[in-house]
Amino acid sequence: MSLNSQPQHPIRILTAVPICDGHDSPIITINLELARHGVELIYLGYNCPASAIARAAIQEDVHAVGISSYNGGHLAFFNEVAVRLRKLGGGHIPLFGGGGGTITPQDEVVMNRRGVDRIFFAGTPLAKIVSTIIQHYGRPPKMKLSSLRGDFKLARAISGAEISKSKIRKAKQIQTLKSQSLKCKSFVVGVTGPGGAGKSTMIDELVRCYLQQHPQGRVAVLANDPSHPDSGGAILGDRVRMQGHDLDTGVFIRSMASRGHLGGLALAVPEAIRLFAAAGMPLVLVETVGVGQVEVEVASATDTTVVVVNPKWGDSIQANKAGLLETADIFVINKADMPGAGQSRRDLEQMLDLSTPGDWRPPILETVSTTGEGVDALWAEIGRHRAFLVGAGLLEPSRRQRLRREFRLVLRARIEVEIDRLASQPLYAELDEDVVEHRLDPYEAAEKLLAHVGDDSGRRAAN
Ligand code: B12
Ligand SMILES: Nc1nc2c(ncn2[C@@H]2O[C@H](COP(=O)(O)OP(=O)(O)OP(=O)(O)O)[C@@H](O)[C@H]2O)c(=O)[nH]1
Ligand SMILES: [Mg+2]
Repeated sequence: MSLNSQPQHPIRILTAVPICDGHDSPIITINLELARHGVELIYLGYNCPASAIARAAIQEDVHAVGISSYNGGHLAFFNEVAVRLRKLGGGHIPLFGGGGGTITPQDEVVMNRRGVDRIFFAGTPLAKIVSTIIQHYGRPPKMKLSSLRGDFKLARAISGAEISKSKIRKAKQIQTLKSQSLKCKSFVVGVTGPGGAGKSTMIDELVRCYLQQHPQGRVAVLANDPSHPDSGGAILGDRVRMQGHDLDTGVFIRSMASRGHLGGLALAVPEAIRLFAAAGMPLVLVETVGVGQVEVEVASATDTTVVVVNPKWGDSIQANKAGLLETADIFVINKADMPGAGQSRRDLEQMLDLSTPGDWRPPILETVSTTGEGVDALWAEIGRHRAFLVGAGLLEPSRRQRLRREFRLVLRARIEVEIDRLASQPLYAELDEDVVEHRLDPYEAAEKLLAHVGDDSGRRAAN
């Protein structure tokens, strides 16, 4: 499947292993297989409390929740998840699971009565598991949008933003939320850097810093991860590292798959930010996908961009190549507990010395996000950068620029959808054949096809 033919409504499933249970290899295998079949998995990891699973299911607006339980206690644990889901207004979210031979068919009967949909027993072939999940949980659970409240309403609105032509997006309740969002604004901090640099762990610590200053405050996190280029599936695993605030009611975490959009962020990120603003979140932290070195688009989507690197990650030449200078408002050398932080600092300083000085010279900080060391200083620098932007009158112009850029990106995405539509019609197949048979070159074929963008004549011309 090509990028552009990825499903418009990917299935979103949340998976987890219960508290006091470390048997995570079965669920990891199942996650990978589901992702290979186009499912977006929000994986919470092992040792998860029932309350964290239920809250995450609401915030992520998932189609269903799957739990893998081996250490016993499944009767009580699944029940607890079902009860908590109901309490949060998510009683309609189906719950299923497995645990090899430790969950018996008799257990399943009891669990069914307590709201569990189905159990997958030992020996069930992987292909059967995948096809059952896709068949039974492929559609989002039915519910009246008008009945949604609080986090759930916000979560559903973000789902609508992810599907540009969806009914949810156009629903009156969501439009009301969105109309408020145009008036208010949140401060948006982007965190980018190579895969595994420690971005999610650092964001968890930044949330701590914020809540220490604002114990009653609300903060949102948008964690981007890549979609698989062929299947469209994704393993969204950033939440695993953000469990310090799983149960804080002031924290809303949402995982987003890139769904074919390049540049490190999903297309829906700016709209999700507006929705967070409308919901009264003064701070939004955005993590980029982290597949390349640094995702440049984040700089034009956020107010302050933090670029995270690790010791020994590269020298000043690579720093220039990667476009770090254009992207970073603040540099962080995370994993400063590892050797080589000093050299990385010298390389970055050298790069900054050679660049044209502006009014803001990005500071270079060192952090150990796993212990929180240095993250308070980073939080203070983010505050300093914000004050600089406000003082220099730069905040508003850059936000206007951001909207211009979003307009352009949305247009481009819409045109890609249009091209997909044309590609499914006979004219495309004819032109494709002409190119392969050397009757037309790709440019001529593209011209012929583009003449039909926005109308229905691709079909008529060929008929
Ligand atoms: C591998 C294994 C381990 C590995 C785990 C590695 C890992 N990271 O996962 C290690 C060696 C670390 C381990 C440790 C322990 N284990 Co162990 N472990 C097993 C073992 C041998 C296999 C489990 C497995 O991976 N199965 C492979 C999966 C793919 O197949 P399956 O189990 O048949 O599951 C199928 C379906 O149910 C479905 N499925 C499963 N989950 C889900 C979830 C969803 C959402 C879906 C859709 C489907 C689904 O997928 C499979 C497809 O057919 C089982 C014994 C057994 N044969 O089941 C014991 C077993 C689960 N372990 C057990 C125990 C006691 C422990 C320890 C406490 C041992 C100890 N004393 O130290 C520790 C606890 C570790 C911890 N922190 O929790 C007991 C549990 C007993 C109980 N519940 O009463 C078992 C049953 C062994 C036994 N007979 O005593 N274990
Ligand atoms: N030694 C050390 N390990 C760290 C530090 N920060 C994070 N880690 C570990 O690095 C690994 C990756 O951390 P994540 O926070 O998931 O990194 P990430 O950049 O979000 O990763 P992706 O989202 O996959 O790109 C985890 O095992 C963390 O525990 C640190 O300061 N020191
Ligand atoms: Mg991450």
